[in-house]
Amino acid sequence: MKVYLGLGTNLGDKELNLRVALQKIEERIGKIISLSAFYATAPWGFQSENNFLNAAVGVETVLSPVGILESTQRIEQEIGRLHKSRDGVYSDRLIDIDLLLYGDKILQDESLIVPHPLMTDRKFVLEPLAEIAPDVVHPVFHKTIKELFLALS
Ligand code: PH2
Ligand code: MG
Ligand code: MG
Repeated sequence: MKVYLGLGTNLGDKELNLRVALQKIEERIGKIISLSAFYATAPWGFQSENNFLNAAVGVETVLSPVGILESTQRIEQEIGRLHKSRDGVYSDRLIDIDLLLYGDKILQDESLIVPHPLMTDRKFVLEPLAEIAPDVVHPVFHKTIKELFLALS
């Protein structure tokens, strides 16, 4: 299955955090098919003096959505993420890895909603994703990633 993940970091050596996460993704989730540039972005949805580095990656995987979630959470912990955002309040982090798209599957579980419910509101997600997957169709909105990105910017 072809999946897309979004990565973000705004603490420490951000480029290194992304590189370490990407290596672990390739070792444990699957072959990296496509990788965006690293985008410097301002914090969205909360105040911080620490800007982000964001990227998107396309991976060919045999893991289930929950398998991917468990793997990305483990990688986040290993890189040193201290705590998850609680009650929708965001905070600075060493690494955040979000499952954006799992093929064209639509999943609504308690612990996992795919496509990522906020991805279409976020330029820091859609810009890198539009670079590597412009023609992929969002299974809920039936628009391409490029169309969704242009609608936002
Ligand atoms: N992630 C958030 C909240 N705000 N802002 C930017 N620029 N980049 C992010 O990755 C990000 C954010 C929640 O995961
Ligand atoms: Mg996130
Ligand atoms: Mg996350």
